[in-house]
Amino acid sequence: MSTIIIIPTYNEAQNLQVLAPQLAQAVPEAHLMLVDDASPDGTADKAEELFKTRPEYANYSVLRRTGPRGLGLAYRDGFSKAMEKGYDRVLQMDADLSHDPFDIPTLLAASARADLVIGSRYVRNGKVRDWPQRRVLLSRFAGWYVRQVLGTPFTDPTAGFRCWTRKGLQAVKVGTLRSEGYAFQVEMILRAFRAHLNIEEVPITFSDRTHGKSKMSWVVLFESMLLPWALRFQTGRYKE
Ligand SMILES: Nc1nc2c(ncn2[C@@H]2O[C@H](COP(=O)(O)OP(=O)(O)OP(=O)(O)O)[C@@H](O)[C@H]2O)c(=O)[nH]1
Ligand SMILES: [Mg+2]
Repeated sequence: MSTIIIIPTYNEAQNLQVLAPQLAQAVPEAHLMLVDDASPDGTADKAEELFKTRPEYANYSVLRRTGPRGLGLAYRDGFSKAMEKGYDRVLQMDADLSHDPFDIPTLLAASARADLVIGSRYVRNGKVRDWPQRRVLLSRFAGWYVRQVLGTPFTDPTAGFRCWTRKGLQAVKVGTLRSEGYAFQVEMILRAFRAHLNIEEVPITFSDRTHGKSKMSWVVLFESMLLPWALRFQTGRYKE
């Protein structure tokens, strides 16, 4: 079964030096595609250089985006490309080492049963390491808020560590998603839920980023608060 890992990057050059060897060790058979938004720190160039250094990185590549940047926009392009290339499974994760490559096999194993597997911090046995209490509370509140507004049952709907089967991504109709930023994660989960896909949450250990800066901002928070309402009333109106 062919698997690709998609990682959106914005100024993550330093983290990739650590992440790439861990990925190669944890899931040697998987391919990797970074989706970079012209990071000013040269993430794309540095990653391409790094990928030339070891044979284990032969199937690692960088998709360079131009135009407006955004997590949702990057994922939309990455997912479309992965579908075009015919992969059976697509795993998504962050570049900042918050998501542990050694948790990937757990997600892949569950994807034999589910079209969407969510790596959850808040399901039984899930963990959050090194986050200040304030950040944990905000994240848990976000999850609660999404459950209330959208009626989805998932413990961690804002998490970005997920595995999709090809069938799952097809059902979600990635090309027609509307959020450009972080709300993209929530929008995808809602689509998956409404498409009656098999969805499973598995426990992961999440760690705070150690290098680089957060892209979280008030604008991001604002979009995340409002979008669930827009989505709630959008029932079934998206076209292919
Ligand atoms: N291509 C692209 N990637 C992005 C963009 N914004 C964030 N990312 C990446 O998306 C992933 C998640 O972003 P983070 O900044 O870690 O967001 P977060 O986990 O909510 O916040 P912190 O971990 O506290 O920084 C990381 O791999 C980022 O590099 C963007 O505009 N474009
Ligand atoms: Mg992060």
